[in-house]
Amino acid sequence: MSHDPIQPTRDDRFTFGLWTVGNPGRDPFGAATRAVQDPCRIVQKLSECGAWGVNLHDEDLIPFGSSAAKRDGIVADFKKALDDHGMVVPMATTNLFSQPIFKDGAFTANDPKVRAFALQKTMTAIELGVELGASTYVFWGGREGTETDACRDPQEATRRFRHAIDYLCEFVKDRGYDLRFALEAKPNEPRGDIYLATTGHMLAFIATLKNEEMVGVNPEVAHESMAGLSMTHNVAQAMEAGKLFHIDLNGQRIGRYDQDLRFGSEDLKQAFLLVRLLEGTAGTTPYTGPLHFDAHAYRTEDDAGVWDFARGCMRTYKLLAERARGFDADSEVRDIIAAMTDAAIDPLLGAPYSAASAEALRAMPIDIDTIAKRGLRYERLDQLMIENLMGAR
Ligand code: DIG
Ligand code: MN
Ligand code: MN
Repeated sequence: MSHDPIQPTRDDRFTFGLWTVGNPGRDPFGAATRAVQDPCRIVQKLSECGAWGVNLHDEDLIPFGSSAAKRDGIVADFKKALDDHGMVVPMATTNLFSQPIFKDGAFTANDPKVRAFALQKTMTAIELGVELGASTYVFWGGREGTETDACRDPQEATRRFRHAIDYLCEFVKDRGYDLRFALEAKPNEPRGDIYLATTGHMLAFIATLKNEEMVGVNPEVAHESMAGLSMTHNVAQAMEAGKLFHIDLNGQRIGRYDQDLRFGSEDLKQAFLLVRLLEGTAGTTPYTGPLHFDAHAYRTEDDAGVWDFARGCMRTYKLLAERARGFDADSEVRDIIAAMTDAAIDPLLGAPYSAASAEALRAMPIDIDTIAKRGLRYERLDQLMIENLMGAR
């Protein structure tokens, strides 16, 4: 069989959650259109598609309320499936949003018994994730929010969330686990407003934690887009801060509910720019963590369509990475984006403040009229990107 350069391999570090390809097609307005899949079959099918790993919420694998014996049997079967199909579990997380007890939130709920149960459930789920080999633990606070903000002081909500993350960091340290936390933001849905709505909010929040070095972010394309923000800018800020611990890739059309569409299926230009950033093809430091597709197939799809969806996510990422390499190797592109330098000014801008440098900087002659008139050739640059994406370069 001829070599397909777009065929995913384990080296690509592609992962899917059990809940993504296992999504049965249920939505708020309709019943499931697909059978619920066994987690072990999902492992096999993802392996056949070329994925590297599979992620999970506790309840994706262990039904809520399972006995210890049932839990151990399920885990044993799942571990065998992972071994049989050469798959790993890079990330785990807790479902703190499905059970009715979390209807007012989990870590931020007004009832201390709910907050205590959320901690209990998360510690148990962390043990499961560690047992399966996870090195990243995601917190998506799907129910940490409000419909009516009269229900609690939002400052208190922040304090409760901080207590939970600080407490669980200490739990991980006490157990000696090699585990980092990644906080995932979303502006709304299922709550009217969700606290810590964007990756930027999460980065500011992380700076207030006791063990902030253990905690990073897990930005999701759909969630940042729902907030009307640039996923690429927000991921870049996290990368520059050394806080991009994980990433959720999918597709989203602006102004809509959280669609979690196949990666690259909507805003192809922004998907290209995100892949270019992650792959570092412009000469920047690449992201080397898991590439997780937190997405699901259209409700219209049967089982075969689900695996078309999974292959599509991975193929589009690889095709965009190949396009990004070509774009940044294009001499015309490189010429336009070549770093502007100035032998006299660069040393002043590259050094910390001093009275002497301030004096020199303020004495520097700058021809503002000539600079203001100069064209930057960004129209040509963006057209080169479009033509590259359309296969015309
Ligand atoms: C939703 O975007 C959330 C949940 O699916 C999960 O907790 C997290 C991990 O990817 N993303
Ligand atoms: Mn989502
Ligand atoms: Mn997500």
